[in-house]
Amino acid sequence: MSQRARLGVIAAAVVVAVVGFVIASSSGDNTKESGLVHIVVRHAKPVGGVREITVKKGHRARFTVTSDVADEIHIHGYDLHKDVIKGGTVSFDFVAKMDGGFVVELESRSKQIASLKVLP
Ligand SMILES: [Cu+2]
Repeated sequence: MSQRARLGVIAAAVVVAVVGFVIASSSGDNTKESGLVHIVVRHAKPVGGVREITVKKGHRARFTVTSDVADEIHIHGYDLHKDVIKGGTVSFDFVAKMDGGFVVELESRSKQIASLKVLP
């Protein structure tokens, strides 16, 4: 095999590996981890309505909130809080250890922006 042919084989193998990895990572069981959900709050309301974040118990729940109003993001049940500034973004990344349905809200407005569903 010539040097050029050898390089061609290596390049083809790399392409196959990369494509395989992309397919494998995009077709994962998305009920286990929530994937990265991005909630956008505009005029103090979630764009597209209350968002559902589904995750299997024991796996990571991950989401970010970008808000055009300053408030505190509160996850009921888990009782996690984070302040968001006007125009700011906050991220949550935690292991969902309790199953059930949990409200995520703009605390000072008592406005629900998401529903966290943790499957048993
Ligand atoms: Cu609350």
